[in-house]
Amino acid sequence: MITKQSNQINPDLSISLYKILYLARLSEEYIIKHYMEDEMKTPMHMSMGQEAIPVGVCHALGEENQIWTSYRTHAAFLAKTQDTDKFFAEMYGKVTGTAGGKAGSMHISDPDKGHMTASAIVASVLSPATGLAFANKVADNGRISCVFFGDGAMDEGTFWESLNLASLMRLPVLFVCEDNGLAVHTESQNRQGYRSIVDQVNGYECDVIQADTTDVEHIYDITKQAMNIINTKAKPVFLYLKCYRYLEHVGINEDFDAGYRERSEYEEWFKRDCVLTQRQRLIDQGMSVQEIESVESKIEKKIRNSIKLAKLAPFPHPEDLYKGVFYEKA
Ligand SMILES: Cc1ncc(C[n+]2csc(CCOP(=O)(O)OP(=O)(O)O)c2C)c(N)n1
Repeated sequence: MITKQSNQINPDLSISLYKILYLARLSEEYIIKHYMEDEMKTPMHMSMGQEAIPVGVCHALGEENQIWTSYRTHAAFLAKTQDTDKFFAEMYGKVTGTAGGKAGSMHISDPDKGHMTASAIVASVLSPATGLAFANKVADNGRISCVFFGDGAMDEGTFWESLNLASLMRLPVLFVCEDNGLAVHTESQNRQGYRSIVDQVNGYECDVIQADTTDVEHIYDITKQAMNIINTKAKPVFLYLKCYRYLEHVGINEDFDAGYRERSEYEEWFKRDCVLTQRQRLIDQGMSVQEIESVESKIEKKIRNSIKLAKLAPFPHPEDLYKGVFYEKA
């Protein structure tokens, strides 16, 4: 199914989505600003360019439903929790971080807020996300287990096993493929023995919704459609969304001189940058630039304060090194 966007105007939704998009983008801009101070010791896989997907999906899912993510997880974490204090504390490896400073960027999550886990092992969250959907189904609690992954995760057997089981058992899973066309530096056509992801997934008892959009409201709309299918038809849904990673695979820099892609490609995508697109929508809806700037400056203040707190917070104690690593009985 290729989707069209609903034409309904909802200024409250537009501003809410803009605030989260801006929070995600500016948080990463602040990471870039501070990273060379070498106080954040974690490797960074930046969401920049791709934020509309986690922000639109998480906002549509609301608080009750659960998410699972890869190591490219900043925007999803912030969309789900909006907790910049815990976010930056985790980046600085401090005890006040969401994992007490032990997760860093690649594993940041907050199960209490429905961000179940994030993993550096490609595709590894797909099977537990499917297992959680089974648990939700047994508990009949109406919750959806949503898993975000890149196109590279589809090169792993566990993706197909999870899709198969979810389809067979009609589990409430929302699969969200963020297809930026690359696994590190390798393009899809040099990795995949098929030419259409959608055709492959269509063979399963799983509805596919696809879009090539950077419009966060479009993504919000199709997530609502997907949730409706999961709830009414009792089957999984696969959202197939095109996107573009602005920065290098890992790190805070551009990499257009690395030889595997051209700056002109980025320039094309940037014309429809998700943050600027949503900002323009607010202006079209009648918000003044001053009003938008005031919203932005409150978000910036919040981020700066979170960084200040993170820098001041203590590191975890050495005697707690092995705590929280393995399952501990309460
Ligand atoms: C099981 C496994 N194999 C290989 C790697 C090395 N690796 C790290 S990221 C990556 C590419 C994944 O690409 P994709 O899933 O499309 O995500 P993206 O980085 O584009 O968001 C690879 C192969 C890994 N971390 N885990």
